[in-house]
Amino acid sequence: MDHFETIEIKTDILILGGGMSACGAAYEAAHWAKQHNLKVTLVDKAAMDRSGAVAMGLSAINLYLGKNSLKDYVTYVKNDLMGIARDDLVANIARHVDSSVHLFEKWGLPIWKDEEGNYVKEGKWQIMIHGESYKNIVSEAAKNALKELGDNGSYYERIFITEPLMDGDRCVGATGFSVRENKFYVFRANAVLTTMGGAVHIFRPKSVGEGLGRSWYPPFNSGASAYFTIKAGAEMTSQEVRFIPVRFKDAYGPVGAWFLLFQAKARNSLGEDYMETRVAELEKWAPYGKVKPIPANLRNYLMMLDIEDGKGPIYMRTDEAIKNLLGKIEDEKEARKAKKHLESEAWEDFLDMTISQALHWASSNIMPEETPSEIAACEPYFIGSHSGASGAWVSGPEDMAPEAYKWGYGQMTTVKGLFAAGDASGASSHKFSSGSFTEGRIAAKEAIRFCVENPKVSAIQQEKIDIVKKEVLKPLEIFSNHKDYSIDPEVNPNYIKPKAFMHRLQKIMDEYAGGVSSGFKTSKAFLERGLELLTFLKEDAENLAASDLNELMRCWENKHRLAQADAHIRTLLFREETRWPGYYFRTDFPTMKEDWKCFANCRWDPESGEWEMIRREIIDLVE
Ligand code: SFD
Ligand code: AMP
Repeated sequence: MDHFETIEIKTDILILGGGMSACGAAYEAAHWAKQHNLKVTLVDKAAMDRSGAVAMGLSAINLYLGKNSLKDYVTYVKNDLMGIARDDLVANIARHVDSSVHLFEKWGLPIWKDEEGNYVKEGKWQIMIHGESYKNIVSEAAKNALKELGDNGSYYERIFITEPLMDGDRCVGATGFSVRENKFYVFRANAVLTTMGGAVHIFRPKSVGEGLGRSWYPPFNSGASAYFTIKAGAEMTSQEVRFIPVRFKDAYGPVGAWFLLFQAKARNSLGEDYMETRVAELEKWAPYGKVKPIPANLRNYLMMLDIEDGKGPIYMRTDEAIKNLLGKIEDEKEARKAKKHLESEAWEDFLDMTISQALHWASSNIMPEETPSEIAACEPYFIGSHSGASGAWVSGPEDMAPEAYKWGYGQMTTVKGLFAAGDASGASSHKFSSGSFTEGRIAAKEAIRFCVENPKVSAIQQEKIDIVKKEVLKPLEIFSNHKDYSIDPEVNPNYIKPKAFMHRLQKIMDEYAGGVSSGFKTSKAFLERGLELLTFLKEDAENLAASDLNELMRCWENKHRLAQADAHIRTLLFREETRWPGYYFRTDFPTMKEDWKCFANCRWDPESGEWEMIRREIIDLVE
């Protein structure tokens, strides 16, 4: 594609993504880069002001330690993940997270305060914010930090990263293309930090047709982190641990504030609280079924059992919760004032982070103080920073990690020079927005150390760049070569358009890998058949076609999704037990097994193209 200019950028540290972790990374990297006269470059596929999961804003910061102990937090996270977590990574983030939250406040993020001036807590670890502009505030600070570096700091927006650039076993950069101009980019770097979020639309979503695109997880994150680390040959962890949140139905509004702050109950159509009526089920999942709070997947599972028994729909009893909260106030005038206040908090919860839910309430005549609202399980997502765990297997902190969990630089993947944070790094769930920002900071500091200690990068041969460029732009060429063969450019035997490709991927995942339509259930036979179908889809991925730059991005999003799907199915197959009912259920291995209390890791070998499945030991730092 001669009409695509090739732009080469040289940098010391390359930050991929512009989300929460990337902003933390840029902020921290700028500080250390100044001391060592190093260059920092950040690349986002979108505009940092509103890119990634926090685009719409958030109504709470879900990780703030405050007066709680580190040990308590690590125990909470591990229990919530049914025993599968890297204590060292979780503790490392948690011990630094509060300072990040204080920075957010300093930069202008309004945090709710009580009459004594303390943060208003949603739950034990969560604090409430007026967070509609959360991402703008954080990205502004990150950009300012880069600007302060002068020529040594830059950020590129609307550039879609496609591939890692490798020099033997070391990652030395990335390639991408502008989604607005005919420009192909080559970023060469001493250290690369991937923070390109998790993935959605790998499974068929519940919102189809006119609602396609409406999902809980932001549609812009499409598996770039997983693809990037897999393609570089990095070991991956917890690829089976998808996350299925329960949300207000159809518009995906958050439930945390209702459950924790407003103390609401979810009840089935008969008025029963499944958390009480199904308590016996929790025994089967001991010891995790007995901890408090009950792990998110088990809470989901009890609800799903009610649905399977025909007891749905399930309603969040917002009406009941508001009545209970007001019932405690005797003075009538005070009660009226409190009601108004509660109502406005309820609406703000949505307006801060899921505006569509407020519209949905308004358009369906829902007044939370009077009307219960339907909640439901979403489709599966890959978000290692929330209650999922998928991501790259990274080296732990020098002072805390057991020997088996560290190999030089903190947050470095098993590939030299390639670091990961946020959704891109695995087995350290519940970092959320504040923890992802913090992990980005930790990773950037280590990446700078790597740059200082490993300054030499050999030049990449031009022929190699030319081959990658041809491959990246291939969908445009395929379309232009074959578009006139059929009357409708969407249907053509010579190629597949990205939307059709995505639907096919979603159908396979939904039906064979435990999606919504199969009630999140799967088995060896289904998974093996799913893998077989993925093989055919992989062949067709070579014939993806794009009519313009936007579709070129869609093609690459789907190539990225495919790698995430592949790793997911293989790891579901590998782990012969059911450990996270409510996220997925292996019908052929319906119970949790002690000998599977381990990490299920995998690695794709760039030389042979073969996958290797690996068990890694869980080393507890706290009991
Ligand atoms: O509770 C490419 N999260 C919440 N965290 C909280 O602290 N409080 C909440 O209230 C939260 N809620 C919530 C949350 C997430 C979501 C999806 C919803 C609601 C609906 C979690 C946090 O948001 C999450 O942990 C962090 O944002 C993770 O940070 P990070 O950096 O790992 O991901 P990102 O912020 O999504 O950024 C990804 C970036 O990558 C870019 N990108 N760039 C270049 N090339 C490519 N190919 C790329 N692909 C992606 C993106 O543009 C973006 O900049 S609650 O309701 O659940
Ligand atoms: P959510 O809105 O579901 O993402 O929840 C926000 C935060 O509250 C996360 O830290 C959740 O783990 C936590 N949370 C949500 N619901 C509950 C619940 N019923 N019990 C305990 N923690 C919850």
